[in-house]
Amino acid sequence: MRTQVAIVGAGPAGLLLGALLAKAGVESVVLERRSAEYVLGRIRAGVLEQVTVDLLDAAGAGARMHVEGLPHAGIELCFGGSRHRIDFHDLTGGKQVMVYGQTEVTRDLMDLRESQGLATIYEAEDVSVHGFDGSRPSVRFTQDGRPYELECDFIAGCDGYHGVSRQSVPHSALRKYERIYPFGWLGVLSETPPVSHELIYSNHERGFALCSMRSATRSRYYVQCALDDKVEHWSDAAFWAELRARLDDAAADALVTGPSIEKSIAPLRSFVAEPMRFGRLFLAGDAAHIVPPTGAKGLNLAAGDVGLLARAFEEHYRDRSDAAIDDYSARCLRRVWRAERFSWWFTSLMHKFPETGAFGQKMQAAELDYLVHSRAAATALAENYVGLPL
Ligand code: FAS
Ligand code: PHB
Repeated sequence: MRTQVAIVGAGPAGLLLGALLAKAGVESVVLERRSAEYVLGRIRAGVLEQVTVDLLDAAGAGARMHVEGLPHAGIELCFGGSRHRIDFHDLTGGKQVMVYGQTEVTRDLMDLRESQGLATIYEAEDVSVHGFDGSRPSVRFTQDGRPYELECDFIAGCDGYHGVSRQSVPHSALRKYERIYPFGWLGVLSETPPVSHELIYSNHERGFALCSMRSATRSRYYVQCALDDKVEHWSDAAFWAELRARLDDAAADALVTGPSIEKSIAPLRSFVAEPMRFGRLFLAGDAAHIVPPTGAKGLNLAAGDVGLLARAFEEHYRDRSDAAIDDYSARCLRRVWRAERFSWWFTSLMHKFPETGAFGQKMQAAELDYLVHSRAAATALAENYVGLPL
């Protein structure tokens, strides 16, 4: 088997890269260790930056997003018993975000790839990457017990934090930076109307809470929980009571509860691996970096990475130029670190950190008070939330 670009991972990064390469006339094969159904069953991100919306449009996968997605021009911060709106349109000259679940993005990209007749190998087992420090890289895998080798010009490691790509890089060639947060997010998906028409981020003495959504009839809620907490410790009734307790009175009264259709706990970490390129192996998305989901940056960083990588491969084949390939890692990392900073800052501001004590809580209260009374501070939050340029 042979292709131009072997893509490991059929999450949003791998599928969006494949779609952008197809538009540029560059061949790819996507190798995914799970089934398509399994990939679609993971409930993750919900907010798309304009950069991501534009890349999905450029890839030809944006039609349903523009029909079913919800453009949002602001968020609300809830603290001290009241809510304060951060107006993106006013503070960023009209910019906004699109609320459209990662599951739907992934489904749209899968459907597009299938309609183009492009190769996606699901349930590929024992995937391994080889020869990327030379000129003849390849990806080996087994399927139904039979071994295969995919020869290629380049390998895109889009296989997430636990993937094989980053772990195949010699330890001495990688610099890693990590912060693990002392709590997790317990998330619930429910077929209930959202409590508000925009997202509500709540800093409460009981802990952080987030009210998000997937549509006018489907809501996504999160509460900060202990690292060793378990989903089975939380009945639906207990979740709704805890969420209500962390909201202002108006939101608590307006909250429509119902049975959870998904309930999961996600750990929070900040992580960056540098560089993002090793010869003919390129890391993109969660394979290279992780952010705490507070800033809604994970999926958007992945999209930005593959937007740059697709352009670099196009210039290699069309113009015989490797300038963008050589610049890929540095260009991505500048945007990655800015998003890491924002996600760390917003997480530090909105969550309960028992170890920082009463003084730490006073610092959070003072920063929130400053944030909602200073146009400069609110502008800084808004321009980071809607997304920095690619
Ligand atoms: P992904 O992890 O999505 O995809 C990688 C793919 O590679 C997977 O399908 C995996 O099965 C496959 N793979 C792994 N190893 C392989 C191998 N050896 N061979 C072949 N395939 C392999 N971001 C937000 O903005 N908001 C959120 O609320 C949010 N919640 C999250 C909750 C969880 C539990 C996690 C893990 C992440 C969350 N994120 C959130 C971040 C998330 O949206 C990621 O940023 C996004 O999925 C990144 O996409 P990919 O880089 O494609 O990685
Ligand atoms: C979500 O809808 O899942 C979501 C939205 C915003 C975030 C994190 C998650 O910051």
